[in-house]
Amino acid sequence: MSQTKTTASANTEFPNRVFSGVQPSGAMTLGNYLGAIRNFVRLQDEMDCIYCVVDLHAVTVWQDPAELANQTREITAAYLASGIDPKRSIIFNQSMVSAHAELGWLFSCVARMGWMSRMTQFKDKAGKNREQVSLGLFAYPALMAADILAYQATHVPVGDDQKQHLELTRDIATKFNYDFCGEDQPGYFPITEPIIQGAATRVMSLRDGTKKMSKSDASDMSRINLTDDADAIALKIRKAKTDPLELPGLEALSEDQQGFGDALRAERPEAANLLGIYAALSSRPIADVVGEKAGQPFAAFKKDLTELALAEIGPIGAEMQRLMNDKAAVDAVLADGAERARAIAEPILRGAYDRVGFLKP
Ligand code: AQP
Repeated sequence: MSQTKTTASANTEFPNRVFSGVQPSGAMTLGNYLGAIRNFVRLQDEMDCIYCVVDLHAVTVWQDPAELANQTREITAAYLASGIDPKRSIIFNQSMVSAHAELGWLFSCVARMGWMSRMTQFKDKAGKNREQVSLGLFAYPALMAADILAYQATHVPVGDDQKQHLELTRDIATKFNYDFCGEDQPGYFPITEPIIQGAATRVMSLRDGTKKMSKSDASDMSRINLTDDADAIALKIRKAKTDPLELPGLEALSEDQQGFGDALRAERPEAANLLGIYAALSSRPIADVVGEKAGQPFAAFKKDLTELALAEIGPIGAEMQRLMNDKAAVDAVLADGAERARAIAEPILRGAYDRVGFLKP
């Protein structure tokens, strides 16, 4: 996909504004970093940005209360260490701004059961255990729509796995506008544009190239955490699952040369995944990397990949460690961000309440 400047929003009546978030459900992974955070950093040069640590989302599955506060600080530290500037951008944790939960309720009343039932992430996470998962896990996309629209955000950088939730956000905004704004154009909420960019919008598990790399995967060997030390990163890449063949050549690319054809992803998912990670880490087009590495054995390629990963992630992990030893500084960033976030979200929430017809005190 293109790395070029983000296109202007179709929502010309709304000022361009970015919102996105990460759940404090574990250590941040290379998937979160390449799929989302690198775009968060880049977008600061283009628009006003709001980056949230979405703790209300994290508790849709069990989180140990003794760990959650530190997990929240760790995601904040990852934001800062990756290059998000708390002076330019707003960084805060979701539970500090009540407008998210309030608008989330309103959107639970706007979204339809049929829409929510089609969400593949719910189906994946609930698996065969549907009767036992929380109601919050089912309602998750309505809260996500509230996160975004509480700021009338026009752009949302995410990994590929969040595409369907973003479409639902657009549906919720469209229905709210239709139900409560009548002929008033452009309506109260913008129709948000997803930004899904980079060579690794869907980083897969190092143990199974058909499964997404996830913070909450039971196997630590399935993912690279930003906090992993050099030995752990080297070991995980060395042990990453591959296949018995050599690396593929340019024939493996799709016709437009932007990524892999479906055949390679289906037949050699691990090769496609590692090459995608390499391209993203080196900020080079996939075609360049495939052309250079064609026919190499995996062992040599993995050494190069380890060097690249260490060069990019090593300094971020070290800075995260430093920040985690200064909890007061991290908490101060979140408190300042929450105040700035509230100042934007509260009037927008009140405007939505007015349109719905809630009586004011
Ligand atoms: N594997 C991935 N490849 C590319 N992008 C990814 N993202 C997550 N995993 C990958 C993107 O990271 C952002 C934050 O994700 P999240 O914390 O909100 O939740 P998630 O998508 O459910 O990520 P995880 O790591 O899989 O968390 P758990 O295990 O708690 O569910 C999003 O923009 C996401 O697209």
